[in-house]
Amino acid sequence: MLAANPSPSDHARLRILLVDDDPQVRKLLARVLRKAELEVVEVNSGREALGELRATPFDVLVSDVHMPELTGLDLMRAVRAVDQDLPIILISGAPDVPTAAAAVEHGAFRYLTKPIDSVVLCDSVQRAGRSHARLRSDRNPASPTDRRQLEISFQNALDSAWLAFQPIIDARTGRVCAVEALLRCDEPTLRSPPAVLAAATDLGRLFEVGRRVRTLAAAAIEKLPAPLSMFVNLHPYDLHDLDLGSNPAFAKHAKRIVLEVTERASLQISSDLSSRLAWLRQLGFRVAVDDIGAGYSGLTSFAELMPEVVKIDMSLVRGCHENVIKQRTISALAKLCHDVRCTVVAEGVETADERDCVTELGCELLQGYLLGRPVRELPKL
Ligand code: G
Ligand code: MN
Repeated sequence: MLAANPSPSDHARLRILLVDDDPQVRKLLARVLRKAELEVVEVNSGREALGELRATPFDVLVSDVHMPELTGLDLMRAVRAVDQDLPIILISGAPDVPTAAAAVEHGAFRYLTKPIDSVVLCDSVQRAGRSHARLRSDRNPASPTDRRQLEISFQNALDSAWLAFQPIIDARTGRVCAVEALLRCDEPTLRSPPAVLAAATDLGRLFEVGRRVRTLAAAAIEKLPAPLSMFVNLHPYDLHDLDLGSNPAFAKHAKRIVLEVTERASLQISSDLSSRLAWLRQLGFRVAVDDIGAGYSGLTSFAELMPEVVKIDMSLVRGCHENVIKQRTISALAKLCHDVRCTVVAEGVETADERDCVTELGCELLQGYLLGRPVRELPKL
C-alpha cells in the first residue's frame, strides 16, 4: 500500500522521490534538486520506489523511464493504481512517441528529455509540488471527517468481506464444472463490489481488495470438490500486483483458478503486463475475459490477453432468442473463440429460451440465475 494520505503541507520543503538506476545521473539530479531547497530521497529501482512510497508521503515523483525490471512507465502505472494525484515527472534519454503517449495517458506532469536543464527540472518539480497541494485541497475540501468515515466504511467492508459462489454449468451435460467467486460484504454503505472498488480507489487502497478476495478464495478452494475450478474476478490493476502470483496459498491452486479480467476499467497492456501474464500462466493460472459484448468493452482485451476463456456479457444474452443481431454476434464470437481454442461462457442466463439459444449458438458453459444464484455455500458434486 502506498502511504494513503500524502500531505505536502506537513513539510516545509517539498519531498521528492528520485528514481534512476544510473547512480551518476541520479547523484547529479539529486544535487541540482537539493540546491533548490528540495528534500530528495534517492532510489535506484522502481521496486524500491514503491517501497518508499508505501512508507512515507512524497510531493513529487521524478523517475527515469528506461530501467531494468520495472520501467518508469510500469512504476507510473503501479502508482496510479493507488494514487491518482501524485505528480510524476518522467525523464528519458531516448524519448519516443509511444512512451510519451503513455505518459500523457497516465497523467504524467512532465516528460523531460536528457540532457536535463537544471533550471527546467527545478521549475517543473516546484510547479508539480504546488499543483499537488492544490489538487489535494480541492479534492479534500477540509473534509477529513468524510474521508475518515470512508476509511471506516472501507475497513469494515474489508473486514466483513465474504464470497458468494455462482455455479458455471457445462451446457452439454448440465453438470456444474466451476464456480465464480463474487465479492460480498456486510458494510451497508458499500453494498456492491463496484462501490467497494470505488472507495478503495479514492483511498488509494485498491490492491487490498484483490488481496482480501484471493485470501478468501484460497481458503474456499480447499473445500471446493475436485475437479471444479474457481473463477476469481480481478480489477485490471491487480495484474500489476506481484501478490497475485506470489501468494503461496492462492498460487498453490493455480491450475484450478481462472482469473477474470474485465474491460470495465481500461486495461493497459505493456511489455511488463505481457511478461506478468506469461508468468501467471507458467504458474498454471488460466485467464478469462469478462463481459465481452458489454457497452464499454471492445475486443482489445481479447486480442491482447489471448484468454483461455471468454465470458459473453449478459446484455447480449438477455432475450437473445428473439433478437437476430444478438444471435449473430454471439455466434460470431463463439466461432472466433473456437478458432483459437478458447472456451465460451454465456453469462446471465435467466430463461430456458436463452439457455437453449446460447447453447445452440456454441456457448459451452452457462452461468445465470436460471442455473443457480450466487450463494454462500460451495456446490457439492
Ligand atoms: O461482471 P461480472 O460478470 O463478474 O458480474 C457478475 C454479477 O452478475 C454478479 O453480481 C451476479 O450476482 C450477477 N448475475 C449473475 N447471474 C445473473 C443473471 O442471470 N441475471 C442478472 N441480472 N445478474 C446476474
Ligand atoms: Mn465476472
